[in-house]
Amino acid sequence: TRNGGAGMEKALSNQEDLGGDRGMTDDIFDESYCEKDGPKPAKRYVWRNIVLMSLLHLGGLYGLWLIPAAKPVTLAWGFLCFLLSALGVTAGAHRLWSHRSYKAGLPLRIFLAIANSMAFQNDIYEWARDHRVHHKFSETDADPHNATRGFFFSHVGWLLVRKHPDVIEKGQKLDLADLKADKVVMFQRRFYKLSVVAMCFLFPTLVPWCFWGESLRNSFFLPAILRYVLVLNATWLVNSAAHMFGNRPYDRNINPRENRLVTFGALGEGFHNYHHTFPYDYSSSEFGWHYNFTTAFIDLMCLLGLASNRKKVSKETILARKIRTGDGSHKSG
Ligand code: ST9
Ligand code: ZN
Ligand code: ZN
Repeated sequence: TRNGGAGMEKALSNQEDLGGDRGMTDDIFDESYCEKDGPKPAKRYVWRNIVLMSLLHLGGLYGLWLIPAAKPVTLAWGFLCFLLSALGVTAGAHRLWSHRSYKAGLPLRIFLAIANSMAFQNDIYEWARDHRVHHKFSETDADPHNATRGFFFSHVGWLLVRKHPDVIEKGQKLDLADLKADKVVMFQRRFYKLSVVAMCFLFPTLVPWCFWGESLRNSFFLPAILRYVLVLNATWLVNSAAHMFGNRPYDRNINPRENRLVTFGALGEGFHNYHHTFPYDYSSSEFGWHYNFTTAFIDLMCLLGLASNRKKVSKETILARKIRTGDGSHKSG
């Protein structure tokens, strides 16, 4: 079996070592699930998404072409927008809300929810629901971006077709009580469309246009459109490339891998073999701040008293796991 026999048991006992106080364990791989026999349901294309995604990416290409014509300060602003929206996904939707790997007070949760709307990757509730089924039923029909269906499907294809019925069936059984109880998450879901228009498109465009007289065209196509396309693709690479290319030092029986290139673009989210082995680790990696801007950000938030309760797997547990199920690629380190 994929987790190396006692994998599930081990993962759960690690959880207890960590205090087991995350309030949910539905991001732990479930070995008991079996895909249904018989032919797979036919793909049902969602043409609206196909058209909009294509236009968005054409807009992104146009943005690339505009770079030389933009003021340097506009490019710097675009980069800042990239960081903010990426943190809304990595520190927010991912490490806080999907995995409960640390605790955040109200001010930080409000900040992360706003940053998350800037990233426009579905609301936090939907993102975390899809992400928990991704971990629990990785590389099966119940995984929304099942990487065994190929690079394109796990990258963006899954957003262009109807979901496999098992995603919805299994997703409905998840424990999402913690998300439903979070007023910030529910508020963002309620006003999601409005918040996306304001944060993903208007705010990044209006700042350069109003404050340093950038042209409206550059202001729209660089910090809004190109930045959005880049954050999307950096995120999607975790689902595609980091499920296909790289080493598996922690668990050689699963697909997710350590991918340095992805890690760099995704602010520390490419240590994906580690992350699927220990999903509750707030750092998503064994190596702290190394290539991991998100971990540095969470640590800073703790220093400022805005976050607490970081879950970290002990060096001994990591080493034991490497020896038991790793591919040997970290032997020297
Ligand atoms: C985007 C998301 O890009 C990206 C997520 C990436 C995840 C990455 C993870 C990697 C690790 C972290 C690394 C972060 C790195 C970040 C780096 C940053 C630099 N459970 O969905 P519907 C039910 S979004 C339970 O319409 P269809 C539910 O009742 C981009 N139930 O299914 C639901 O109703 P509601 C922008 C579920 O019709 C109902 O079914 N957004 C579940 O098959 C219908 O759901 C888009 O492009 C579940 N899991 O349509 C939009 N799922 O929600 C894309 C569904 O109301 N989405 N249900 O309760 C869509 O248009 C549609 O979802 C669809 C499927 C066409 C794809
Ligand atoms: Zn994954
Ligand atoms: Zn995850």
